[in-house]
Amino acid sequence: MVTARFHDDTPDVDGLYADLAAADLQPLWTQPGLLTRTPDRLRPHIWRWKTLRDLAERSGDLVGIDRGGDRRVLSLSHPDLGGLPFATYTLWGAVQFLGAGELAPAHRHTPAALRFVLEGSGVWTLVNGDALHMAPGDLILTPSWTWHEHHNPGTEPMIWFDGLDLPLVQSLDAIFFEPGSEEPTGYEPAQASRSEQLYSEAGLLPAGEQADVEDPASGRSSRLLAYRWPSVDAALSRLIETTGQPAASVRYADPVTGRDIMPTVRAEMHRVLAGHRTATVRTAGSGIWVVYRGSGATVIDGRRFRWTAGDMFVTPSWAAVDHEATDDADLFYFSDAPALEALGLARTEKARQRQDVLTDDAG
Ligand code: 1HN
Repeated sequence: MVTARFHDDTPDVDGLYADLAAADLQPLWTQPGLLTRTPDRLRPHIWRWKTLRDLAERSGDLVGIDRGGDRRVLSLSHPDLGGLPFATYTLWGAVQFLGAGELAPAHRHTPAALRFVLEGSGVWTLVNGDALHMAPGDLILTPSWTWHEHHNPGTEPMIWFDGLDLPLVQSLDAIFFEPGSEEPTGYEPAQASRSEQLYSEAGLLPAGEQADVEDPASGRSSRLLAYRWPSVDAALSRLIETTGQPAASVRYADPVTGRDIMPTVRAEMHRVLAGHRTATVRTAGSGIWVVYRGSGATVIDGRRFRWTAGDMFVTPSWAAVDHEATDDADLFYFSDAPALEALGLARTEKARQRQDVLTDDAG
């Protein structure tokens, strides 16, 4: 791309480069690497549960929750991203620790968030006032611009995975944030949230409900805000039983539209039975995997990453990915796929044969 013609260091050309720089202009011919043949800006990376859990617990002992910090959250900071607190160019991943008796106060922001519960139970997340209890394996949504706060009235700490589209929203320069009232919101613990009472009966929806015309985000995200582990587990078991296959995946869907849970993010649960290795797939757009149950390994662009419950890893855009289970395994997955689809950028490719394993990142 850079040709000798442009590297002639006559005073005229030197002068041109100096004037271009002074005018805040850059010639394209000095920018090799801008157009890569395929996406290649990020390597895969894994964070281990033992490290995450220990450091979350220590943070719980040493660092309180107050208005300044708001949340006790440890973000997955990808070493390829120069110190940014981001897991990929578009996705935020983190562990959040909420100790017994603690409250993470109300706020809202344009980045959309999901919580996937890893350990403990008894926390209530209020989403626009609707109280959602949280237990291991549950997926809880806080869509863009919804008020949310977390209460732990119990005696046990709780740890969950936070997934957000924050880096994407930041790169679109569309971050808005508003703190809530200083007063904690009262709530009535109920067996099922309003959202689940209305929207969790498969195939049946309240007739004639309208989107809120005042709210630009209304109707764009799922109105069902909690997806319970027993339902997901049962759906995966039925799929495996019905298809006779050694692996199955479910997508968490908006029950009204069938689309993804939120406009920018997709969430799925993948089950791989012991001894099976899945086909190798590449997808444009990045994702974060959270091992919920079992053990095994994922091969990403020829590197094998072994994992057990609680480990979290990133699959970069267009990386070749397949999973093999040692014990029956359930992998939670969250990606930016709907954003790429909405923009006409989505691509996926199933490899004709499985990729070779070149290195083993045992850990
Ligand atoms: C946030 O609001 C939460 O509400 C968690 O639990 C993680 C990361 C970045 C920005 C906002 C929460 C977050 C976050």
